Amino acid sequence: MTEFRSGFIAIIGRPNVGKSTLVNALLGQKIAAVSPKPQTTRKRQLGILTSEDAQLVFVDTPGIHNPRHKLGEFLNQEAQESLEGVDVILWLVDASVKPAEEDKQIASLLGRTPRRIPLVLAANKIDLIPAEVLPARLEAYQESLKKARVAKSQYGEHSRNEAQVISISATENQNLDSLRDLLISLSPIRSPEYDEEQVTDSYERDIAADLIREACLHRLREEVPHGVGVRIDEFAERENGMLYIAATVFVERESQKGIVIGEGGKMLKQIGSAARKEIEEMGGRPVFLELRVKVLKDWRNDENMLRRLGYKINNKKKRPSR
Ligand SMILES: Nc1nc2c(ncn2[C@@H]2O[C@H](COP(=O)(O)OP(=O)(O)OP(=O)(O)O)[C@@H](O)[C@H]2O)c(=O)[nH]1
Ligand SMILES: [Mg+2]
Repeated sequence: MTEFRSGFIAIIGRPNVGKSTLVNALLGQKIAAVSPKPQTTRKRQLGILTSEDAQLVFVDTPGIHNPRHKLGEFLNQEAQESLEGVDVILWLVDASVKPAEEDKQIASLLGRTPRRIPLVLAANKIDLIPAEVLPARLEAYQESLKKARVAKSQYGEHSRNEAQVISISATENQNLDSLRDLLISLSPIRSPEYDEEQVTDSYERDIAADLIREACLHRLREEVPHGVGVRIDEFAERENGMLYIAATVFVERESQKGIVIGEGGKMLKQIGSAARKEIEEMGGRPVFLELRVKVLKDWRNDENMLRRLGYKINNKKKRPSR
């Protein structure tokens, strides 16, 4: 009998490269919100994949970017802290485009992680480019890692080896089996951390809030989506087996409230109906969803409000050093 392997895998990458899509695809079910807009993921979330001989615990993180609000700082902090104590780091990049400035920043962050933690560079979205372009792209991303290592060579023993490279498509299910096998082979021999039925550490109500936000992201344009926050006010199972959810969609300005509600309430209705379908699919039972919209000026810079919406602000960096 082969020995059981179990590993925590941090998925790091800039916004919109497909981190959450990849977790959903590997798990074969949707636990994480996904959208074409950057900064869809706002909280660290585990996706747990258990097979006969292995358990992979994926740590999905917000994309690392240049922050413009307290919320943005929180997102980066969440992503960086997820590197602590993991067994493998999976750096996900978008192979359909050249490395961006944010990729270089991530490369230098990764250059400072301990060498003993294996690093895998996964090039996603290969379905979007001709096969002959791929090798040069892979090279460019590897190059940014090499450069980061040189720049950080003062760290000596901390500078790491090159990454193992794999090309995938999360939406087209290309090479995902090989990626899974590679990650298992890099995980330590250890008994599983979670029960085999558990697929995530998030509560259904938190995922529901994210799916409502996702429905907003898909339908709203420009600056509005990023100013959206969702709070679940009521989450109750009714006797008839139906799930009753009441939620508030927060926006930052009065004008945004009008956009989210739409003419005659049309937009809010569309958002509600799309979110309801997703939540029903996730929970496997009928859902009654009631949404309302409220303005909360500049909430993304308001630490109290961020806390109330469940973003745990950690001010440890701001304390004076001893
Ligand atoms: N064509 C193609 N699109 C993909 C692939 N993987 C993800 N996408 C799309 O990329 C967009 C972003 O996906 P997400 O999974 O939300 O990206 P993320 O990295 O989690 O983004 P943040 O949470 O904002 O950091 C979505 O529109 C996905 O459908 C892929 O392999 N091919
Ligand atoms: Mg995400």
